[in-house]
Amino acid sequence: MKQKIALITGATSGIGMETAKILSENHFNLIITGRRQDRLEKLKKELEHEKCEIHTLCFDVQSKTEVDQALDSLPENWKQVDILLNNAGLAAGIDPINQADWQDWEAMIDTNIKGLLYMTRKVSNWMIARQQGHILNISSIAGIQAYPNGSVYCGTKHAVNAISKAMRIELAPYNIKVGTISPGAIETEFSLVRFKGDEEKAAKVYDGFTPLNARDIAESIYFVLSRPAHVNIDDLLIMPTAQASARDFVKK
Ligand code: NDP
Ligand code: 8X3
Repeated sequence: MKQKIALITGATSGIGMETAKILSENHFNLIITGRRQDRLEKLKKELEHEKCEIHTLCFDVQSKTEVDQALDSLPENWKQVDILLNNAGLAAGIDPINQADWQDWEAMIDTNIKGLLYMTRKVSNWMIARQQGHILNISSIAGIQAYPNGSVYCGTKHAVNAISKAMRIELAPYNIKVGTISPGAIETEFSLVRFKGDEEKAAKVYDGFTPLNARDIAESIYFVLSRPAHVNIDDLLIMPTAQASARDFVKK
């Protein structure tokens, strides 16, 4: 059987990077993307082997022009994408609505919602032409529950859920699977990005309990991707044992 091609946005860190590792171990060909070219090159060197070819694309998902140029630049055989993992995303800041930085709002909306849409618009057409494919969108517990000082991040992930549900209905007639993965707290670069590089504040988020790690989520993603053709997992909500809801942590 032909090796599958998986396109992962945000493969330079966290969930995306660990998923690239698992998919390489399982002989997928990969298109890995992100804005940090050096990391993409390093990961390609680390993961490529005789049963895993890797193509890198360095671009910002916030820019429709960059997304289109990057995807159009793929050689024809690499456009036969079987799996699109819309993972690139961020939280910027944690502030009340009357004080938050509007540029943080723009970054979250442009990345988490618009970036996912730009990627999906193009890749879903390639999938429709082949009458097969699987689109997996990374949502969050923040897409199910809203919490104080996270209005816009929660809003973007609620949007990811609504968009995914509509996509699921629209794309089912073309034999395209659609689902979401909704994790709770995972220790990645996520908090470092949210707190603009403040390592102390970022580390504090995970004080006193064991968060999920990127491998936990990547393993679940692989499980979802490796189900038989007739099975679509619509959503998985995955939480640390010590986190019972968006803001309820059992801390030691
Ligand atoms: P990381 O910060 O470790 O990884 C984020 C990835 O997204 C990086 O590879 C980054 O690459 C990429 N990215 C961010 N902005 C852009 C952009 N504008 N253009 C292209 N790529 C971009 O965080 P996680 O792995 O934790 O986050 C992955 C997803 O998981 C996100 O959607 C996040 O919202 C979601 N999530 C995270 C949780 C957590 O607690 N960590 C919990 C629930 C959901 P680069 O900087 O090179 O562009
Ligand atoms: C990331 C989890 O709780 O920081 O989506 O919003 S949280």
